[in-house]
This record gives sequence, C-alpha cells and structure tokens, in this order.
Amino acid sequence: MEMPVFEALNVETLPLRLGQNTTLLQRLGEDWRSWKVREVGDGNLNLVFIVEGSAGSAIVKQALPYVRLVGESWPLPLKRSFFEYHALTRQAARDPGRVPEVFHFDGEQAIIVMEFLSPHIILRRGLIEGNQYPNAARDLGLFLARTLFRGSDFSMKAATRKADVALFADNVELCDITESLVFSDPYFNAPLNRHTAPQLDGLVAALRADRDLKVEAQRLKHLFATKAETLLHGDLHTGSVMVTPAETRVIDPEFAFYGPIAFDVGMLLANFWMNYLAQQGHEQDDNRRDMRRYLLEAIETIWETFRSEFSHLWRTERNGILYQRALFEDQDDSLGAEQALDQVLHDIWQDMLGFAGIEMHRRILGLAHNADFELIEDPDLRARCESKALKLGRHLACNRRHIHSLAEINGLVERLEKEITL
Ligand code: SR1
Ligand code: MG
Repeated sequence: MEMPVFEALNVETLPLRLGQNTTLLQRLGEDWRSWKVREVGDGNLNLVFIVEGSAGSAIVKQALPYVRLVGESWPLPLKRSFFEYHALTRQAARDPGRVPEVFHFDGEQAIIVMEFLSPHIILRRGLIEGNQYPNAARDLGLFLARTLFRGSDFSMKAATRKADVALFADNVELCDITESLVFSDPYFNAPLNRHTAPQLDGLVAALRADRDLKVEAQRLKHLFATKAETLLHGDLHTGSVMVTPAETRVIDPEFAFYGPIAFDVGMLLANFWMNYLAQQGHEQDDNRRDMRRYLLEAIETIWETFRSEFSHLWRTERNGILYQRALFEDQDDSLGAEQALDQVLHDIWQDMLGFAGIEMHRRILGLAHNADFELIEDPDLRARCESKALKLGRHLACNRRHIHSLAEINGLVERLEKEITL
C-alpha cells in the first residue's frame, strides 16, 4: 500500500481535505463548503487554523516538517503531533477539563482537530496588557500537581508507566530542541542566538564566562535528560495557557516526555517572573503597581497550590512503586510518609528554582525570545528589564540550594525592579 504523502493545509484546501470527516461534519455542520477558515498560528512550529461552520467551530493544528520560526533549513519530524495527541489524552484524564477536547487525530498528516477555546486569549498576552486572572494561578497549581503526580511512579502502575516512558522516549527531536536551546546555547556564542545589543553585551559576556553558572546549567541539563520521573508538558510557559477571567486551559504539549517534575514548575514560574520584570516596559499612563502585586501573589499561589495538591495526592493516591504504604501507613508510620514527602518536595523546590533561572536566560540570550520583552520597543528600556531577569536567573540557578522561600525571592525581585542602572 502506498503511504499517503504529507501535505500542508491552507485555508483553501482545508475544507476539501477535512470535509468528509464525519466527526468534523457533526461538530461544524454538514455544509463543509461554507466553513470559514482562518490561519492564526503565531507559534514557533506549527500551522493553526480556526474553522467555523453553521453548527460549531474547531481548531485544526498541523505540524510542519520543519521549524516554522527558522524555515526548511531546520527539519523537524511530524511525529511531534502524535506525542501532543497522546499527552493531551493523558492530561485530560489526570486533570479533567484543563486541556482542549480532542475531536480527531490524523497521524500521517500530523493533524489534531480540537476544541476552539473562545473567548479565551493567551495568558502571556493578557498579562502584558496588564490584565489579572483571579483563577489562573490556582488552576495552574492544580494542573501541575495532578499531571505531574499522576504521571509518575508515585501513582502509576509500573508496567503502564514503563510502556509510556518507552513511547515518549521517541520524542527525540523536541527534547533535543530543549536540551540545546534551553540548557546549552545561551552559554556560548551559538549560531542562532540573539540578544539586545549592544546594551546587554557586557552582561552576556560575563554570564558566558561564569563557570559556576555553566556548571549549574549543565547539572540541570543532566537532570532533564536523565530523570524520567513523570510525563511533562515540556513547554509550560504563559504562551501555552489560555484564559478568560474565569477559566484556565493548558495547550500545546508537543514537547511532552518523561523528565523531572521540577521542570514544568520552574518553567512556568520563570515566565511569571519575566512578565513581572517586563511590566515597566508596558506601563504607560496606567500604573502597574497592582499588576506587579498580582503577579507575585500568583507565583506564590501556583507554588502553594502545587505543594498542597501534591501533598493531598501523596496521602490519598500513592499507589505506585515508590514510598509504598506497606513501609509507612500500613505500619502505623504516617510520620515516615510525611518525612518522605518533605524530602521529595524539597528536591522539587531546589531543582525548580534552577530550571526557572535557566529558562529566563534562554528567553533573553537564545533563539526563542518571549513577547514579554520583545514587545518593548525602546531597546534601552527592554535591555534594562532583560538585565534584571538575567541577574535573577543567575541567582536562582547558582544559589538554589540556599534559597528557602518565595518571599525571599519576591523581595529580591521587587528590589531588582526598582534598580535604575543596567
Ligand atoms: C525552535 S522551537 C523554539 C521554542 O519554541 C517552543 O515553543 C519551545 O519553547 C522551543 O524551545
Ligand atoms: Mg508551543
């Protein structure tokens, strides 16, 4: 049998190509010729279409065989769509209602058809505009705890988890992006790097010459590559979250693979800290004092919710091969289980701070920058904001074993924000 050839969709061909799919016809309406199609993808990798019919709407996401941000010179396999689909199904089971519902998956054409979230917007965009989302931090803390705990050996049957580790181990190329772009490229003059120049040149040179920082970045890469602890989202920044004032949904888990719990937590918190340090570049007549307070509180809420939900799951759903009840609760030693929980959370805390620091560096020094800083037009002002995040990132990565509370970090963040010099 001949293999169907991959073909990228466009707004004209999409109805013709998907108009025979019964699931879609049910969702969107039978008259596929009148579907309205818009391409809205602004991410680094894929095509994303909104399709509206007489009966409803859907998102059609298609992977391209290359990195959209860079072009065909950087090939990237279509199978990332398969991993995204499988991650979405697992996340939906582990934290119901938090990810878009999947309507249809076509592995050969790398297409996922899923729920169109409306009127949701990308959280990063909303935060840049100075909007507050009262439920987002708690929802994200719950998502982290539930997906990361329930995808681990604390909870899963060993055979199921090992099969899943094997399945996601094939997401090699997307892991390679993270391994290079996050953990290594920022710390040397890699070809695709860029930063705000010349303003940041001195600081960038100092960071690249910083032996302690380079060693910490590599220790964190070592952890990322070898600690297959749980099924990660793998790219959980504020651009992977969609919100309304009431609702929070997590999208885009194509980087999913088995790695350290602390990675998703650290990456997410880093993006809140970066948004905080970018606020100065976005405030105009509006004073962003309340917004800054909201962001620091959101960081505390994410972490505290994560801790408390993780602890709850530890006490109620710890049925995997690790820290078995037979050794603790069943021997009337609940205190032992609590002591072990403290140790596990302590390790996550220290590693999460490190991953957060490295994530801040790569968004300012590497290939993939974030809109929080990029949308600040004045390069001097942008560089002032970025330099604060670079310093914070270095502190978190190198001193994480001596940092004991978020209050301590948030105090430092407030002092940094008030600094005037570069
Ligand atoms: C080449 S891909 C660059 C970045 O975009 C994705 O969203 C990930 O964050 C990746 O590191
Ligand atoms: Mg993405």
